[in-house]
Amino acid sequence: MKPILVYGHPLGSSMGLVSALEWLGQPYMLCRVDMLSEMKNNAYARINRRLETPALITDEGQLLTETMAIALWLEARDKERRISFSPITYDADRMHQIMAFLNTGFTGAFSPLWTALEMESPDPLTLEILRKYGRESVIERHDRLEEQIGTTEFLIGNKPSLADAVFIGVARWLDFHEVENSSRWPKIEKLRRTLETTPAVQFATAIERGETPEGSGAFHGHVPLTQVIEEFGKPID
Ligand SMILES: N[C@@H](CCC(=O)N[C@@H](CS)C(=O)NCC(=O)O)C(=O)O
Repeated sequence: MKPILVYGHPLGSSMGLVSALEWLGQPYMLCRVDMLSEMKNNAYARINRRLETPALITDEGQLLTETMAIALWLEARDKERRISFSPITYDADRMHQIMAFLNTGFTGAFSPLWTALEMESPDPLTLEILRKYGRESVIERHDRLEEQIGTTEFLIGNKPSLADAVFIGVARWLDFHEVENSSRWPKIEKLRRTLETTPAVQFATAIERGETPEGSGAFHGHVPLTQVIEEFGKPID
């Protein structure tokens, strides 16, 4: 079977993995999840007990969660090294280093801002603290990412890799939460604009908007969430 990426909208980090699948060019399917409604229930817990996207149903029908695990699953199957680098090279090591930085501190810095946004009846002081802490954390992590970007077109070298995929899924949160003007970090800004012009990222953002764009040909359609849960979900004790 074709692997199925379960992606979240709106603004899910999984948009980056959809871009990676397009760059990779191997057949895949998608399953769309509304994170504000469809993900918050026991049915979705059969896919991921932590009620998060992304998730992957592998070509063997196994369930895999966590962005890093899914990215490494893709890397292992990227024999032509379209979105990764030969193992035991410094480029491969650096790609892992930057992916880990992006998936931990960089992504996590936005958590207080998401928490503030999603609180149902927040008291003003808690909101203020969350927003201040979140904003400072996001700015600091952007400073640290800016330092790590060299002179190459993409994060590692001159082709988009899994590191760029992990980055682009999260990069737009800066604007969404109105943290700071992106021009404060010229290298990050340039990278983001470069990635946004790639057909893969344009495809992934159009998919996220609910459109039916022309892709690379690797995308083989959506599978309804109910079907994915029924066929591949794990029983909940
Ligand atoms: N450690 C997980 C985190 C995944 C995560 O936080 N996903 C977000 C969407 S980007 C989510 O599902 N959040 C729960 C929510 O929005 O309620 C990973 O890297 O895959």
